[in-house]
Amino acid sequence: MSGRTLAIGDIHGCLPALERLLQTLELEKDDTLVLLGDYVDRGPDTQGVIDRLLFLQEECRLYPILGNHDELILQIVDGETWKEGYWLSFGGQQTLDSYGVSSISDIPSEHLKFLRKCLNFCESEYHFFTHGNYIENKPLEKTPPNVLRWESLKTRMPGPHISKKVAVLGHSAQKETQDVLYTGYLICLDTYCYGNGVLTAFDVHTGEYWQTDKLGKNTVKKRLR
Ligand SMILES: [Mn+2]
Repeated sequence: MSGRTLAIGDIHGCLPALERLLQTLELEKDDTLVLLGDYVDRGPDTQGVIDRLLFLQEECRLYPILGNHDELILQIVDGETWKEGYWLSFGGQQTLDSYGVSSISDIPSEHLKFLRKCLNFCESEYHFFTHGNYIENKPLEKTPPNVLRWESLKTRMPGPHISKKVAVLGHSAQKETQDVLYTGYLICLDTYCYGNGVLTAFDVHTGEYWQTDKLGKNTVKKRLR
């Protein structure tokens, strides 16, 4: 397959940062872009982010992964209404505000449809991608969804995966360094954008990555070493 393979960490409603990274990357049709999940909640513009992602599907090969926040919205609209109070205090209120609605049932169906199509995980030749975590001796398709979406690296730091592929993960916000976590077999790209960190886009083949702040003002390019 030709083209680059890139991954972007947790966006959480930070539209200016996403726009700026997409301008920097200049994606083409044969580029593959994996989104690591958590498009919604916490940051100010979930609506704008999902609108942008719907267009992005036309611009490159897009593989969006389902994050725990994205999953929570689907669970509530599908009937697990007892989770709504938790969601509202977990960044959900910002999501409702971005749509200018007071009820989760007023989120447009096109946006829910996008979330429903998101993946549990995906893989490329030398890498695999999940939102949260993995189990080192379990194939990804046999890994419980709560591990893939909810488990933090702060709870459990796994060893290298049996597939020998490098793990590319989001979810575990690197609040202190606000930089990519790299252990040799595991890369975490959640660089805490919504909380004054940065949003990261990573090229899995070259090790280059780009980071921009929440307002999309300052962008830096670095390389994994
Ligand atoms: Mn998450």
